[in-house]
Amino acid sequence: MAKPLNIGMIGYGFMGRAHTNAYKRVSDFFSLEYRPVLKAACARDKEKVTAFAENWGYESVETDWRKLLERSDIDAVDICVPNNLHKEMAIAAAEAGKMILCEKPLAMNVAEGEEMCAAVEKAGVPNIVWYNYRRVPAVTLAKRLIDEGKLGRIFHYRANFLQDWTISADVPQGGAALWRLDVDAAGSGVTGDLLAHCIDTAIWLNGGIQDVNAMTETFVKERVHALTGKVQKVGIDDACAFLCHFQNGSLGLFESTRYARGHKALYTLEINGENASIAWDLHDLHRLSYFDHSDEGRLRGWRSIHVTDHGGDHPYMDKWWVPGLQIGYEHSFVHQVADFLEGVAKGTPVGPTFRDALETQKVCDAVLQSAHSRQWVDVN
Ligand code: SOE
Repeated sequence: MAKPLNIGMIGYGFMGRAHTNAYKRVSDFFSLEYRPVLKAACARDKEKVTAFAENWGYESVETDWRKLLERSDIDAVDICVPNNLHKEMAIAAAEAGKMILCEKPLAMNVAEGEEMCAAVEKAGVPNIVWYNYRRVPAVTLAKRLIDEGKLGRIFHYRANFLQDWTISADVPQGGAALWRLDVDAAGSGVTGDLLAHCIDTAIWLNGGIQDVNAMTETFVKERVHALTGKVQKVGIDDACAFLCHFQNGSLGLFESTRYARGHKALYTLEINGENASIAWDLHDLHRLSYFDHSDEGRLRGWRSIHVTDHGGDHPYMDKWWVPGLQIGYEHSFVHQVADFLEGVAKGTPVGPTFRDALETQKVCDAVLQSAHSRQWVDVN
């Protein structure tokens, strides 16, 4: 019989639902020492958080996150609130001895992230940040192939994250669903929201980033603020592109925007090595494209691997359906919970820890600094 691990969820938006779904499903598919229990949901709006709790099956509600942290029946806290609240909640949760699962990006900036790392490390509490794309089976397979040396020396790493939902100047900034457009709540625009995903995956697959040269643009300069009703300057980056050098000598090229008409959440990556190349695309997330130069010449070409096989060959897939039947976006969160719980059982950290996510934060800060100064900026 698995031991209960009581979850206190702070927030009830898109990510609150994605994470809750993962807590609910994980024990049905993974055999683990711990079983998440939806103990309490917490948010300021009593009516809304109660509706969320009833819908998803949380046993209780809190309207003050400090009260949630005082509760002895909460083992782990999930921070699913705007970025400007991460630091205070995470530090208090660490001091209360709670495990922490924090939504990405880790913090508003490196200084905050450092304080958060210090707090969890001092408290010795398990901690993880929700960079979920690492645990899409095709991306995890890419990691295994790279670690086995199949690509050989890496020359190029390319990633995009393209959306189109803020093109209209009528979209307000601030408030429940649109805090991502409000610099005071988000810290940055696409850099912290979307490129942060690309950077986390890139560091995981290809190692650390040494320096960056970036440009950003804010296409819509003013928007109505949902909280004040006034037209206010927009402080976030709507689009960002940067070049970088990785520590392994390879070159990186990253682009993200919310102004790529027609693209809703097109995260793509491509890695070119001396022996082989890999490409992946979130819109076709269960496939990994692979080109192997050692294939017989007349058969050589890009192959599209349907990452759904069993037998330990394709990461996580033996836990789901029969070979050939694919899974989707939400399963990356289930995998993250499964790995986290396994780490808790073994007493070993599972990445991306706060410390890992701080590396991504350092790159994001360097990118914004470079765009501002129009200079190459060293990371660190
Ligand atoms: C933004 O639209 C967003 O929801 C991000 O905040 C998520 O992290 C990303 O996975 C999808 O896009």
